[in-house]
Amino acid sequence: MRRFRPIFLALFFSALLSRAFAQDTYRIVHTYPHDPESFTQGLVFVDGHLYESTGLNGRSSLRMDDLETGHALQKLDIDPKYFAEGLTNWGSTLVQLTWKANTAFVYDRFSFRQLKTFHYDGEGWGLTQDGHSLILSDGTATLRFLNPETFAVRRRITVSDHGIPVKELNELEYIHGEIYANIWFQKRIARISPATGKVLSWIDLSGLVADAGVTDENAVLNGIAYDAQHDRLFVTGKLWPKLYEIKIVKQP
Ligand code: DDQ
Ligand code: CA
Repeated sequence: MRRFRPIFLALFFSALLSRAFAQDTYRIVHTYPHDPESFTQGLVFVDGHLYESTGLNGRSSLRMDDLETGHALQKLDIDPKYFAEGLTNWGSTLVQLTWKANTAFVYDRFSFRQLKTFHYDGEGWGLTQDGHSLILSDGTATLRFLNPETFAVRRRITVSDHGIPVKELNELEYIHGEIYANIWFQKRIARISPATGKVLSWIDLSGLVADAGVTDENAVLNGIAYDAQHDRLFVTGKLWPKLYEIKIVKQP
């Protein structure tokens, strides 16, 4: 039997390992101001406008942010009994979750007039949509696909990385057939296959977290929005003074 030289074996396994643990990185395209009072729970970019859902009881809001100044161009304060969470657009509406009240609010996107409410089981964390279903995270490793007209559950996926469930999925964004997700208290974003729930890669944003220069322990990376018209990806964090447009740099 032919013997393999140890050096080749070592090279082979290190190549295998570096693929298995490959992390994508990023490049900053532009840095914008972000309201450091915004406890960002949801971020979405629609038709040239950036919308944000902010949390905490008594500080929850729905707002349209001015990208250049970070100021709210339009703002709706939410009843202090609610802790607002994920946000997405559907048709001419915006849909906003609440953390533990099992309630979602549907607003007219232009006037912020509340049109209706939906109820769902479990907690509400992140929300996005794929053009067919709303996609909801609830703090577990499961994502639910919901009928946007009724909030009925169409299907579920469990998000996993090499067979290990990825819990505490937070803010979401559907981009070119993939789900991008913040993970609570992690400095990286997962790219997830909506078909299988498998993590396709991780984007390491620890450098951005450092650049944001936040000290509050709750000021975690959270908030992903995609401008499909101009292929711009925006990310920020809770109580961050900055919002970044980034490009993903894929591992070869
Ligand atoms: N969740 O968005 C991950 C679902 C919940 C975040 C809860 C953070 C509570 C922070 C309380 C801080 C008080 C200043
Ligand atoms: Ca989002």
